[in-house]
Amino acid sequence: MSLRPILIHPDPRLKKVCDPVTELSDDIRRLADDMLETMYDAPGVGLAAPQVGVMSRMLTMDCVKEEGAAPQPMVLINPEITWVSEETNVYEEGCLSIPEQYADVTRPAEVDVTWLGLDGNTYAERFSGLWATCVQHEIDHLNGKLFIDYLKPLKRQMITRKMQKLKREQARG
Ligand code: K2U
Ligand code: ZN
Repeated sequence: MSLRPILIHPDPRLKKVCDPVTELSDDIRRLADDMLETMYDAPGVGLAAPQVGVMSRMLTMDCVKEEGAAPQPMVLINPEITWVSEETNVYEEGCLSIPEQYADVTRPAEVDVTWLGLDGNTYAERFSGLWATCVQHEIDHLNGKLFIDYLKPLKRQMITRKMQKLKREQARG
C-alpha cells in the first residue's frame, strides 16, 4: 500500500471523463488499496481515481462517522446511478482536490447505484445521508465534474483563483 499524491484544482485531469475499468487486474487491486489508504490519511470520506491521476472509473468511500464504529471501506468500479429521489438535501461540501474551500450543494437525498466489486460481483444499493452525497460527489469526479461547478460563476472563479495562488506558492516550495 502506498499514499498517492492528490491532484489540486485546476488540473485538466480533473475535468476529463474517465474510462471504464475493463479487467480486474493486480494494478486495479493495488490502486484500490492505495486509494483507501490515501483517503483515510487525508482524511476524507471518499476519493475518486482521477484525484490521484488515474483516469479510470473507480471510487472509494467510507462515510462511517461515529467514533469507535467499525470502518466500512467500499470500492465501487464502473458505478452507475440508476435512480434518484425527488427530495433533495443541501450539504456543505468540500473536496480533497480543492482544499479548505466549502460551499452548499443541493443533491438528491437518496440514490440507487449499481457497480462492479473487486470480487467481480455486481452490486446494487440505495444510499442516503452522507453516503448519498458522497457517492454523487465521487461519481461527478469520474465525469470530470467538481462541486464548484454547481456554484455561481463568480464564487467558482474566486475559489479557482485561490487554488492557483496555492499552487504557485507550493511550486515555490
Ligand atoms: O472527493 C473528495 O474530494 C472527497 C470528499 C468527499 C465528500 C465531499 C463532500 C461531501 C461528502 C463527501 C472528502 O471526503 S472532503 C472531506 C469531508 C469529510 C467529511 C464530510 C465531508 C467532507
Ligand atoms: Zn472531491
